[in-house]
Amino acid sequence: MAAIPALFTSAPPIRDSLTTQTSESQDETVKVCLPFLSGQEPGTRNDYGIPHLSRDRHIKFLQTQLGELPGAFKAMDPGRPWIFYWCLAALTLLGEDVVSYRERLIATVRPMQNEGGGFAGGFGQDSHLATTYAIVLSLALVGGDDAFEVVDRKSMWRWLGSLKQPNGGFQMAVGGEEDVRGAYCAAVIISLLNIPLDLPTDSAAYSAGHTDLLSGLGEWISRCQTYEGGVSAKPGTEAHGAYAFCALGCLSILDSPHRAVPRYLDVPRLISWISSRQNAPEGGFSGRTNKLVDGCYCHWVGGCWPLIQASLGGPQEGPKAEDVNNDAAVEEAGDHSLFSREGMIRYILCCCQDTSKRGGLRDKPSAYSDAYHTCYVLSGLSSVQHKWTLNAARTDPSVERTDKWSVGPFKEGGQQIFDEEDRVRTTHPVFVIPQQKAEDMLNYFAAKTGF
Ligand code: FPP
Ligand code: K
Ligand code: ZN
Repeated sequence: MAAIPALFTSAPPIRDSLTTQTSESQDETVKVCLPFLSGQEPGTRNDYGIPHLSRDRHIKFLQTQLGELPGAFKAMDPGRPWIFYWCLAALTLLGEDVVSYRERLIATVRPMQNEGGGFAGGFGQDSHLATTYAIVLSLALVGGDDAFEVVDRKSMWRWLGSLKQPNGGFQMAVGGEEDVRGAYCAAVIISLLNIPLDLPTDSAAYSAGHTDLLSGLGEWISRCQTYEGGVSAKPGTEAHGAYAFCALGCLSILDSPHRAVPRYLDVPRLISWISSRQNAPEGGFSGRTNKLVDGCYCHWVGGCWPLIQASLGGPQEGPKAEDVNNDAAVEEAGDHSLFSREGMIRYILCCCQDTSKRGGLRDKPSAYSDAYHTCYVLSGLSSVQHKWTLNAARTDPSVERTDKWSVGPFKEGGQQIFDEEDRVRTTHPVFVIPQQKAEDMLNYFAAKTGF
């Protein structure tokens, strides 16, 4: 077995001598993670001292999460649409076919749609952008015309118009908070469903001079970049990794990332802040300055890297899907990563897996697994195991909402520290569902003119 690099098995060499509550929880986190990183916990490891992906246990965990809720697939709890997305997306990443959930999902989400547009978390509740986003992605994951046809695009358009604010941003619900999640969720919904951009004339944003659902959105996001270089929920608050991803994802829908991201964000300062999110020895990412690593940030922060790299490099030739097992093509990918892929892989496979019978993935070894962390840790694993390349930028940004991306495997310096059996499926860097599923939905609605 190759030695595990000391970076991942020992406390940081430089320490601040001031003890605070923050430094104590950080020390405690390192203490909890080290036995998992250095191979002192029981279980089989590969040649690099890394545990295998407990794929079958994670699949069982997700099936239980989908199935065991009281009255499975019956609408009550406002957070349930998230469970659908997290579980269906995670099962897909693990290689499971989720088409069999199509009928159940359709029957469950239909009553969640409001006549006034959008989806609520349950029958009789108000529509919310987060639940609508989760449901649209879940429908894309199960796929098929019947699933796509559940969405009433005309009322969705009206509702989105009522969420659009005079300052360019989006409220999460009518009268609700305006934040960068709203910007990302709205942009994903608008693009996947090919929602016409003309603002309804009764929209407050229309009265303020906007004519277009997406106009002024980039400028609004720009105001969310903070003095630290990261992105906050709304102007004037603390930068957080989840919002950095939402900002980059939203901008990558407004226009190709190499154009939209530098147009609205100070990229060097953003890179400096995102880079500071990765910790050693843990290898994972924190969500904000002076806070702890957490597996879900393998997506919210780790998932920023492909978008940053596309922003920096612009359109390039990249590995093709069919090259997954072609080493020659892989070597060409080179390693121009701006972060430690090895650290991220070690944190995920060593620290984030519940390898007991329970299965599932988690924030850190001291936390229980849940559907949310299972989804986003696996999304992060997929991102770090692959290389996404922006192949061709859209030619007409005023009508096209996406670019051409390709994906291939990634091997650090030609050396791969995880075993091939532990590779998960790919997920689109902007939509966070498989590229084919996103394209199926995009193509279905692209064929519709108007409503
Ligand atoms: C802090 O939690 C977490 C936040 C401030 C951001 C939460 C937002 C998301 C997870 C993303 C939402 C995205 C969409 C698309 C709806 P904490 O204080 O418990 O964690 P921390 O200590 O790690 O910051
Ligand atoms: K957290
Ligand atoms: Zn978390």
